[in-house]
Formats: sequence, structure tokens, C-alpha cells
Amino acid sequence: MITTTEQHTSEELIQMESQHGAHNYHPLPVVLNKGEGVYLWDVEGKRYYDFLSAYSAVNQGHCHPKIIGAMIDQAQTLSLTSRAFYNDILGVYEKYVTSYFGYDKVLPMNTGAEAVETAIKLCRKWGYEKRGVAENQANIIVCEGNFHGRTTTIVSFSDDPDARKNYGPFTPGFIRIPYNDLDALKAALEMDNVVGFLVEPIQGEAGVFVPDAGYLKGAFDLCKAKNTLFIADEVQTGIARTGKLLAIDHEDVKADILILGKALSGGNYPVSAVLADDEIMLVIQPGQHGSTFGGNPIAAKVAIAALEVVKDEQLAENAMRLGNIFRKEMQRVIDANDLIVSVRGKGLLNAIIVNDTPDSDTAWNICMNLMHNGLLAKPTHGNIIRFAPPLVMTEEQLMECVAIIEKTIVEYKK
Ligand code: IF1
Repeated sequence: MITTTEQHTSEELIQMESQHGAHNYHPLPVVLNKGEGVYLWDVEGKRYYDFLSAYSAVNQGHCHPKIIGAMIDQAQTLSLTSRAFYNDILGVYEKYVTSYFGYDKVLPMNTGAEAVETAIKLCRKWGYEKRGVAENQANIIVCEGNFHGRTTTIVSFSDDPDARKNYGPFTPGFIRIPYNDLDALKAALEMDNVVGFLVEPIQGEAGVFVPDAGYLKGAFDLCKAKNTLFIADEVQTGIARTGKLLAIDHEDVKADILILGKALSGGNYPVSAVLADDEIMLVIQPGQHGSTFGGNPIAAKVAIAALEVVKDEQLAENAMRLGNIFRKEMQRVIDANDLIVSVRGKGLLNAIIVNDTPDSDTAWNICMNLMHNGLLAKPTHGNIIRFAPPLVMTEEQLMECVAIIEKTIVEYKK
């Protein structure tokens, strides 16, 4: 009889997941039971550096005491009222987060995909009610290689076969163009009924594709010229990850609709948000959108604490400084080894490109060896390994991680 309090080995726990859980992931064979700051521990007590940060959700480090404290306090006081009634924390959070990012209003949701869906609905509704687009004719431009979540509408405009195969029929109303191509965007903006452009400032899942300098500003200006909403999906690139509070801050772009998630709670609770000014946000009136947990008291309290940590501990500045050191060190390793072709990224959102085909298992094998050497990372697509440690990392810890990566690359045997 298995009880939840018994100690289990990694193998037992992996087998339990295989037997009782859906097979929608293929995790690295490590079973974690503790996290603190930049460190994770497995059930056998081995310590690792976390170089994924739960896909940039744990920017503030695992189990940050200030955030956990806020969560415990609120959980012991009032966890959920639903939006059928008011409570004493949501308004305080809404005032805090709209001032923090510079918008009139916020629509609170839970997951990143829910926030993306909310932004799509908001943009379409704005198109019909403010731009006079004929009903059901709105188009939103998206990019090849996009990742915005996994709902049926979102995968409708994905070009990743794994993300969309056999999930049809798909939602219409999306135009896909090449990423980092202003001419393609300019042409698409000439099409009928285009109401928005949804874009990741850096394409995370596609392999940390950093667009050319000026792309985001150029795209924003093209959208403004055509009275089209610029929608920034900062679920992964936001909250100081790329060395600025938002990745679009690198080009002084203010999105018409801003989408946040993941590290908005420091990875401690599902919290996402859509921010916009009144002219856009107020097209949604009572009864026209919602969520049971959206904006709940725990989410609100946790998000305030998580955002305070970003400022108090200057996480954007740290990410900028350590990111520059990391890419310089990786380039030194690349110049001395054929196994890795290049490194790219911004702040502490980086990736290395492995010198093998995308369908090879070399990137996976390197991650397995990194795991044995005490660092956890995972390939994105094929031959690309994403490196995204918590932003609370010190330079000394970063240099230890560089040494682990270098040792793993130097010692790698095919
Ligand atoms: C998985 C990827 C990353 C996101 C952007 C919205 C969402 C995500 C830019 C949706 C979520 C997560 C989803 C998770 C793994 C991870 C991921 F590999 F899937 F693509 F980070 F790159 N916009 N990304 O990156 O947010 O609904 O998940 O809260 O699905 O495996 P969510």
C-alpha cells in the first residue's frame, strides 16, 4: 500500500507517474523534492543548479521567503471569494500592478494560455466595437515558430506539428508570417480586417530566437500606422528575465496589450495578467469574460510580493550583468570545442546550439551529462539547449555553472 508520507526512490516515483499519469511529457530522469534559491535537490539528496527555472517562472528563485510568506499569510486568511463579491486585496493588487507596468487596467487570469486567450478576445472585440470590423471577420497576425500556449485556439495558429496534429478543427482568423521580418509584417498589415499583431519579443520555445535590433520598434510603428494593436506575449521574456523588466523595454516599446504570467508569481502560484489602457480594456463589460480563480486573493498577494522582490533585489540589472558574462564565457568554450556551434540570448534567457542535426539526441545526451554533473537544463527543439537560471544567481554561482557546462562539453563522448 503506497501512502503519501512514505519515502520513495526516484525509480518508484517515475514508475508511478508512468502508470497513473498522462504521457504528455518526457522529463529528464531526475526526481526533485526540494528547491531553494538557485538550487534543487533530488530524492536521493543530490543538489543541482536549476538552469531552467521552470521555463522562466522561478525568476525570483525557488521558495523565496518573502513570496512564500505572503502566500501562507493570505492562504490562512482568505483564499478565494470568486468575482461574485469584492475582497480587500484585489483592488490593491490591480492598483499596484497597473502602476508598476504603466497601464490603466489589468484583467487578472491564472495561466499564460488563459492570458493569451484573453488578449485575443480583447483585441478582436476592440476591432469590432472600436474599428468597426465586420463581425467574425477579424484577423490577428502571428509569427512562424510561435509558442503562446496549448489551448485549441492557440495551437490553431501554431506551426509545430507536435503542438497541433489531430487537435482540429482549428480556430480561423489568424495570419502567420515569418518572425523578425518587417517586410512580411508590412504586407500582412495591408490585408483586410487585421486588428492585432501577437508576438513574443524573443521566441523562447523556438530556440531563444532574438530578433534583429529595431525589429520590435519597427513592428510597433507599422502596427500604429495601421491602427492595429501590438500585443506582446511576455509570459516567458517578462519579469526581468532578459535584463529589463520587459523584453520590449530594450526598444522602448509600450505594447497596446501586455501579457504576463509565470514569474508574475515567482513560480509559486498560477498568476497571469493582461494589461491595457481604458480605450481597449473597457470593451469587455460585466458578464463578457471571467474565470473562477482569476485575481483570487492568494494570487494577488503573491504577485505583489513577487514584483516587489524583482525591484528590491534588482533582478533585471543582475540578469543583464550576469547574462553578458555568461555569453562571453560560453563563446570562450565554443571557440575551443566543436560540439557547440553558437550561443544566443538576452539577459539570463540564453541557448546554445549543438553541432548536430535537430533530430539527433546529442542535446538530450548533453543534458543527461549536465544532470550527472549537477546542473539541470533541457533541450527546446532538437539541437538547442535553453539556459535560464533564476535571476537571483550570484556571479560566483554562475561561474560554477559555467565550469560544469564547460567540463560536460569537454568530456562529451558521442
Ligand atoms: C509546456 C514551452 C516554454 C510561453 C509563452 C504563453 C505560454 C508559455 C511565451 C503559456 C508557456 C511553457 C509551457 C510549458 C513549457 C513552457 C514552454 F516549452 F512549452 F514552450 F517556456 F517555452 N506564452 N510556456 O512560453 O503559459 O499556459 O503554460 O502558463 O506547455 O510544456 P502557460
